[in-house]
Amino acid sequence: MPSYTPTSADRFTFGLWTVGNPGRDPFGEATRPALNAPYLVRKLAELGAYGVNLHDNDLVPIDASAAQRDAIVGDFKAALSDTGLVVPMATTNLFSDPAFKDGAFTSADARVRAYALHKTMHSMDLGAELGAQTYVLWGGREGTEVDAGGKLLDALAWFRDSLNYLAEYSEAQGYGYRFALEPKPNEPRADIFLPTVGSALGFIATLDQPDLFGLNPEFAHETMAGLSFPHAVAQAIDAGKLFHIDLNDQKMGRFDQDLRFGAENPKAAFFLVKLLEDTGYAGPKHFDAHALRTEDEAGVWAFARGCMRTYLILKEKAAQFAQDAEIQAAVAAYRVEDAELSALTGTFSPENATALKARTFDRAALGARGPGLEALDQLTIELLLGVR
Ligand code: GLT
Ligand code: MN
Ligand code: MN
Repeated sequence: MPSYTPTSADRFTFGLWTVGNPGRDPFGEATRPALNAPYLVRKLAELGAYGVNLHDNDLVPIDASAAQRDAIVGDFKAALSDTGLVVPMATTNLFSDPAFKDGAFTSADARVRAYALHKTMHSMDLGAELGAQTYVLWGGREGTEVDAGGKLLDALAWFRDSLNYLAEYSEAQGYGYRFALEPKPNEPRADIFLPTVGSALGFIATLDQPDLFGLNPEFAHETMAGLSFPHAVAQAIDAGKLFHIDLNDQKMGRFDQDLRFGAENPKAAFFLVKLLEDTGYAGPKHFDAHALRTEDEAGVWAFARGCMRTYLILKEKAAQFAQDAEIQAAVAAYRVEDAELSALTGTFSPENATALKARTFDRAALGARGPGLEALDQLTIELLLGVR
């Protein structure tokens, strides 16, 4: 029986804000005491995690003095070097402070936009000091409840200007960050700008240095939009833009739940893991989720262990899927190849187009073919349920 115990080679990471989540929600206070960053680092290392990610203010309070900042960062670095945990990703909190209540980079107030850039550059300095290579930008407050202010096009232009500025800052400082945009359709704003992976991909193409920008898609966020996470991730991979990934789970049509990975949609989680493993995704696998509000500290570590364990179990299932002769025969039978037609459709030429137009097709036969998906899907379910 495999132990499904992670090691740093699995590259599992957690945000300080995930395992450090004290269980506060819009209707109720914290249900668990806050745990300090060095303690979280030591616990994550014990569990076999590879790294830890942070917002500036997860570690350093927004009103800390320079001396306080240095002491806090020093203790944190000591915990990292004691445990070998790394900080592969950093980000900025541009959503908690009231200054950002109507947006950060997309605020209608030029002073707020300037403060957002100021805060992000300081946070990028901190991330670089800790060795982060990926810089996540989640625009939680970048959106609106009402559109009467008329800023929809301006907001996109302001967002673009800010991202261009930050990319130049990163290069000028020699940080070499790769920026990962994290889309979300709503919450905390009614409508967040760049709400899905597809929207972010379209926007990246309009930036001055598009190669520096990619995606940090999150399972829960695409699910909240009623979309398939494996499909979104496939599109990011196809575009060469899967820079980072936020794994968790979510019931469709609910508030942002950030459930334990695989807790709600294990079949979608399976196809996601299979996609990541089949395509050789080598970046960190970040669990952006938290323990249920009902839990105490033991529940937090059960949650963290569970995220990693489920990933490893699904990875093993993906390997079984690839080795299962009956499944692979069904997968192979699903596809129909036709060399003669492919020769005509592979490359356009006036001759190929003329020849293709002249062909006749047996539509009835095409429509009558059964692709075997019911049987294949049942085999998949049986494999996931452990009876194969
Ligand atoms: C926040 C959000 C996440 C983002 C984080 C990065 S913070 O918890 O819900 O999805 O990834 O800013
Ligand atoms: Mn989320
Ligand atoms: Mn996230």
